[in-house]
Amino acid sequence: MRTGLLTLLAGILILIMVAAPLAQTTIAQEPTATIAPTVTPTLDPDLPANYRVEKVLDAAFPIALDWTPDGRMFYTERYSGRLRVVNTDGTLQADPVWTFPISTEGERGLLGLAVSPDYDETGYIYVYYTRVPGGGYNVPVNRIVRITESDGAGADPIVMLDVPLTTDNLWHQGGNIHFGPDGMLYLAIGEYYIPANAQNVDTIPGGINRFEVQGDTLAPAPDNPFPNSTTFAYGLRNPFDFDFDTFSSERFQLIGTDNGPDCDDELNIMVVGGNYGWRPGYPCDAANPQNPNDYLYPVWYTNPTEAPTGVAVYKDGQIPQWNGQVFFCMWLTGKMRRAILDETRTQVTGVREVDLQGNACQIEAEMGPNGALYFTNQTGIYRIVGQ
Ligand SMILES: [Ca+2]
Ligand SMILES: [Ca+2]
Repeated sequence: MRTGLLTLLAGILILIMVAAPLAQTTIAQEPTATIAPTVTPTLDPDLPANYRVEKVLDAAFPIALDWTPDGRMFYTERYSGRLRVVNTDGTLQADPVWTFPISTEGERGLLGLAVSPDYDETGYIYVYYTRVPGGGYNVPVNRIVRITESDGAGADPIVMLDVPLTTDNLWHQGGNIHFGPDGMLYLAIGEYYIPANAQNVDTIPGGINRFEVQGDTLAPAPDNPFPNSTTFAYGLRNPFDFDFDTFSSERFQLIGTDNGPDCDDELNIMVVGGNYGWRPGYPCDAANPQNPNDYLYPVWYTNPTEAPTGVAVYKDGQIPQWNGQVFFCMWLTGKMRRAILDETRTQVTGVREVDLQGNACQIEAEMGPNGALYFTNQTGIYRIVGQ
């Protein structure tokens, strides 16, 4: 009896819900303004029952994550200049591994982080940061520095690359460094607020750069697309992060975010020598580049802008049906997106929102060695697990 009443009430409720939009439609005399859909992230139906988001630890603006082969997690604190390490038992080492002399104005700071592929032999860890004036420069300089780490302590900082600022601007300095499957070191860097830099393959700012480590310095990788240039891909305004897509049997490719001005935040699949269209007088043409022979389409873009940040290609993860998909975060909204690629891995067929169970992903996204997807915001490090 009680069940029957509940069923009846539920039926009436459904009738009201179905009827209400019809009534609204019939009264409207003019096209109604588009109402933003209520975004209620829902779990994918086929996710593991124990899908959950775990907080790993409190952290002060953790902007980049990476792991040593022994499973320790390192991260950079953007505003303190400290490189930190979390031991395999989950405890944060009290002392920083190293503290770098950083400028933190605007978009500067201790930004990028990459553990060397030969870490087991060398102990090398690379960081990318904005140095305060000094050491031969009267303006800040963005630089890549390598330290040697052992038992949680850094030593022997070596300046591998300097990219001096040519103006006193504070913007488009980021952002990250990663070693590729080819052993080369890649740097994503903004155009220093000078759009022409993005179209000049002989300048480091404004693109993805590819270096070969040669002793204590970085040199253009020998098979780069432009002679004597570090440029791998260009036409980027303010790329925050990228990851390597190794799911294609034919090649690997880069997938990265770029921040548009007040239009055209982008996710780009970046190929050798690709030009992604940021330039002086940019006409907001991500949807239809005016010169498609030169400028490559993004695989996804959004207006209004949300400021996409960290990226991770899901691989060997705890949620197998996500393998091969691309996860990226949004600074302005704290949302995490999940981009689904087609079989050729050249197009995005759909972008979904990930249920972060009330947490925000504003900065980094990175696959951990345990098959968990890690992400960060201004106050903590989290991971998505399914086991
Ligand atoms: Ca573009
Ligand atoms: Ca990342």
